[in-house]
Amino acid sequence: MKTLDIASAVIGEGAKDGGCKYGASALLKSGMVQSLARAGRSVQTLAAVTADPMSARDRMDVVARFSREHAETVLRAVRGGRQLLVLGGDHSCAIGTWSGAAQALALKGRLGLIWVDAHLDAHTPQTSESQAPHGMPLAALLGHGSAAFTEIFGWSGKLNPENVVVIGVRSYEPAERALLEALGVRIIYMEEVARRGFAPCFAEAKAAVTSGCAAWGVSFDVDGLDPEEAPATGTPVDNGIPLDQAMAALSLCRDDPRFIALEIAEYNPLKDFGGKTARAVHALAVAGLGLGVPVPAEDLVS
Ligand code: EXY
Ligand code: MN
Ligand code: MN
Ligand code: MN
Repeated sequence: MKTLDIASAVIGEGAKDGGCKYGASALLKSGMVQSLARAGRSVQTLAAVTADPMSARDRMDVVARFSREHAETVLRAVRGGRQLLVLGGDHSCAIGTWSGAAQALALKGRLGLIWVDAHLDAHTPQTSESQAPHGMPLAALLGHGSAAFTEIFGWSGKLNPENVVVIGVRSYEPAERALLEALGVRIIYMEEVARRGFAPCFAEAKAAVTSGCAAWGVSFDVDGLDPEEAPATGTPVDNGIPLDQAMAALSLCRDDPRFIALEIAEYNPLKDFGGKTARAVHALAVAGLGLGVPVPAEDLVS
């Protein structure tokens, strides 16, 4: 079994409410390494990459600089043959995570990605009303938006639309939907998840993103989950994915040697009274990356 590297993406500058900046350190303090070790993984914690404070420069610039540095960390881990857990951070960290993964694979083949989120995250600066970078990472990875986001490592289009599936969506603006539809990205809205169950949708997504790809990963925005079970997130949206279904689905990542990284973003510990959402995040990580029988959420983190 590969060693598991944990990369801390210390960034909240991509969101309006910066609380997610403290997500990775809070998850490590609450025993993420121990949770994964108990699930049979040998874990190595990488030096955290931290975004500059916004007083120093413009927000897009902060995110761009962070993305380049974080992408290098991910590139090294994937090239080194290690599997990766990326702890956000607001979801703008995905720009660096999947640019680094795509660069590591560049000569071997394509990268597939399942994007679990209440949102589409597919704005460009031209379409975004909020101008919040965490609403833009998926567009950037598909080659649309600010060049500072799309051109990391000097090339654009880190993801191909046919190897991306977005699941759990229930809050978006028309322009981002129009972009993804024009590109032909498969979007599984929350109504479909509610009807079919999350695990069957995830299994379909896995088949799509792995077909013809050298490797694949999952970017899991905590706001994809139902806020009753995971309230401590930057932008909660009602009627989300049930945690037990998310755990069952993520266990489909196990034992696939092509599964290179799980990213969990948008956890805001400043809202996590009682640690309920931390427990949910531990459960997701163990479900996707652990060995043996998936551990119930109540048994993780005291
Ligand atoms: N679509 C909204 C915007 O662009 O401002 C909300 C984005 C929230 C993004 C969160 C991280 O997934
Ligand atoms: Mn997101
Ligand atoms: Mn979201
Ligand atoms: Mn938006």
